[in-house]
Amino acid sequence: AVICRCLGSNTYHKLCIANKIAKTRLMTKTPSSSAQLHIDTKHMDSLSRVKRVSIEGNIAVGKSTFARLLQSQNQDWEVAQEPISKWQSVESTSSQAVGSAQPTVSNLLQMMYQDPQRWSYTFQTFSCMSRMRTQLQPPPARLLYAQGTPVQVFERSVYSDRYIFALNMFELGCISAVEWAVYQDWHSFLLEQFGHRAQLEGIIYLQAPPETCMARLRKRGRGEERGVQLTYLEKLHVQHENWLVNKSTELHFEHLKQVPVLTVDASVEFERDPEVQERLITQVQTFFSGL
Ligand code: DCM
Ligand code: MG
Repeated sequence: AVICRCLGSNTYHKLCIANKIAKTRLMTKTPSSSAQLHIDTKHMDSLSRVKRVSIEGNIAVGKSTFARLLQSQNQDWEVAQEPISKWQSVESTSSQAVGSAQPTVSNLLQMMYQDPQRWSYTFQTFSCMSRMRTQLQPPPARLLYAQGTPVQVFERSVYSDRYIFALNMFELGCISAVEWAVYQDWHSFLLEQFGHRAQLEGIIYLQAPPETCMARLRKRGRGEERGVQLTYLEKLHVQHENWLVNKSTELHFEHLKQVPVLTVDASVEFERDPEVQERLITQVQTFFSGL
């Protein structure tokens, strides 16, 4: 505060923001000298240049493939994958074995697909928490010093967790009315508290017919998803369309209503077609530079 009083109000304002961002996004120490202040205001400028974008789309539409493609194209883009392996191995200890026995490892993704009524709420809680952690990660230092438009790209987001999957499970009756009320309560609360750090500047929507996703799901052959039916993918498709195209999903975060959406036709096979890839990359590049 002593240092601040010696500074102009604009610099003081910058310091306040720099402090807030540094504390929340970088976890660095509070500046104790004007040299530190200089570094932190510079950091703040670099940080605010980093755009955050999520890739959304139906199960098996090709998000991971698309994310890998983006990662390979531009050094200024950093992809954070969906933390699915965490959902496949949750460690726990039974109440009798506390402090002694080996922890049990459970596949919560499998449990959710095998008994959705019992496990959907638990799964959605856990997946959203692990996503929150990912989304709150500060960008790698490389991005702070990028020349072009640095972008942190996330595979899905805390928003699709709620407005696609949890909502869908509620509508299917796999999440009860009470569970849905509890979910929405903590989701809104957490995002109100940490929201500014989890906000997105853009969304890329990979759009494809549910039948195409079904074919890709079968081809990928993830064990837990063996029982997934076309009707489930159709339902998820409608949820995506309602949120990102028709804009009819009721959202509870003001900024989310304004986030620009790039809809990409993902029905074409882009995995091994360099021409299609080039077209997609150009589309994305233009989208990013407009954010
Ligand atoms: N999943 C889910 N609920 C979430 C997030 C993900 O049920 N909130 C499931 C759907 C898929 C898997 O996790 O089975 C993610 O795979 P993919 O990224 O290919 O959609
Ligand atoms: Mg994936």
